[in-house]
Amino acid sequence: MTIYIMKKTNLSDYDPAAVPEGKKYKIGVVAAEWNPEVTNALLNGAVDTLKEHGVSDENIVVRRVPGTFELTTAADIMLGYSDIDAVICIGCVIQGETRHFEFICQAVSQGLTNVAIKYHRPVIFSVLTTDTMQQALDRAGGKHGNKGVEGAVTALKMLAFSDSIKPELPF
Ligand code: DLZ
Repeated sequence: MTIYIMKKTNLSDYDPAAVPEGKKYKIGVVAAEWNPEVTNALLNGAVDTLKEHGVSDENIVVRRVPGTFELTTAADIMLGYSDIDAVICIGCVIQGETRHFEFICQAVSQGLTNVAIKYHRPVIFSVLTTDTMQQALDRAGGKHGNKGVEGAVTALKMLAFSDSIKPELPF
């Protein structure tokens, strides 16, 4: 059995050889329209990384939703109505003057967890929750890597994990 290990500090510095092959998977990537300079960079990072690891163009289903809050519904629809194996959810919530930040972050983190458990399939939290736009840009291809890339790697690792647990034949 292969054990994959990643650096803990900046997951964007991953070893490509340690990422499971993605050829057999169909993966959804859904990104919020809010803060597009950030979410577009995360989306591109995720899609490029999936392709680098063997996921074909036709097996990458990209969709946009208005805001990060909508990621939960989008993941639920993708897993409920298609043969998609995993969903990478991309958003960026920046602390403002109102309590919107707290409500959106709380709702989406809990919501995506619930969807993953409901379908027993990986739902990846590539949502940046930062105090400033600069902190978000630093994590969207800047000095702290690209959380979209990390989301793609995580999706492939979780799919391989799932395959390692599932029985060869149904019970
Ligand atoms: C309303 C709102 C606010 C204030 N801030 C953000 C944000 O920083 N990032 C984001 O993705 N979305 C934000 N939204 C929109 C909500 O996610 C959602 O789209 C609306 O509340 C409608 O449900």
